[in-house]
Amino acid sequence: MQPIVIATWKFGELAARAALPLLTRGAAALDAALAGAQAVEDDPAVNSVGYGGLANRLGVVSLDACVMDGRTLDCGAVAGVENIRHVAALARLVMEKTPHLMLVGEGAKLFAVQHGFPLECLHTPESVATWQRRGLEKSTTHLTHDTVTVLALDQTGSLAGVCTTSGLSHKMPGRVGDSPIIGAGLYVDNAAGAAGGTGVGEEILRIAASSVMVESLRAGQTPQEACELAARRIVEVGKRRNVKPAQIAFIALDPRGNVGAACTAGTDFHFAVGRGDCVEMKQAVAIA
Ligand code: SD4
Repeated sequence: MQPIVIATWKFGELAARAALPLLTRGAAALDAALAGAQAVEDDPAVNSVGYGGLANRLGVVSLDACVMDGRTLDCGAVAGVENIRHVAALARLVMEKTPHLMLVGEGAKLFAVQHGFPLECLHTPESVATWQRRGLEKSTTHLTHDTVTVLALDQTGSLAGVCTTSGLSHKMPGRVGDSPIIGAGLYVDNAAGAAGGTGVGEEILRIAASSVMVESLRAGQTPQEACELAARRIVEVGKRRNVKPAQIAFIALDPRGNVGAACTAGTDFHFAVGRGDCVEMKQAVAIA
């Protein structure tokens, strides 16, 4: 089976370029997706993920992540983690080394230290300057939201996904979005497909979006139909609640290697698709 990787936003290209050669050499989907996500966590220029991520209102960088393996439905997550850069790898360790699915805050940090993760300052001069500038802007448009979600299909036909983020910049201390929540920011099941979301986490959580998409794949819809279904639901819920639909985007991948993506109108959503020996950027369909 030809492997494939897809990843959210323009920096998804970095993730896809890191994951694709591993998949081509026969790596398992989860190993490849994690390597892709970690490349973005390591990039200080990406100010919404990992090192250089934008801080919350108190000036603290607080990270969320999860991983899921479609073979077994094994999954792990961490939320509200400070001073640990590779939170996606930490989520994987929660999956592999504990009887639990999720660790948060100090407990997650302690678990990381026990497993040799270094404690680091995640600020960069640029991320602090951007955080200060956005804090002075009186609008909510400074609530930038660009999570990396990586979905991979390996040569054996198995699926996995990884999601990692610093969440909304200037978020309330303690706030957790959709990204580390299995079924909201990510869901993967080899028997149906893989899906992930990015954007305003509260709205993704409200509709359990990744679960909705994977169940739609299970029912026989294509990844494109599944993503459009979730995006339409966000728009409908916005109307019901009398609020402007939030900026949200979805990606999905089925076990045959078919890909889909959709976003709400006003979300200029690009995503990376890596297969064979090339990675290309695509723009998602917008749903009004
Ligand atoms: C969150 N969904 O914390 C994340 C942020 C994000 O694209 O995706 N952004 O709500």
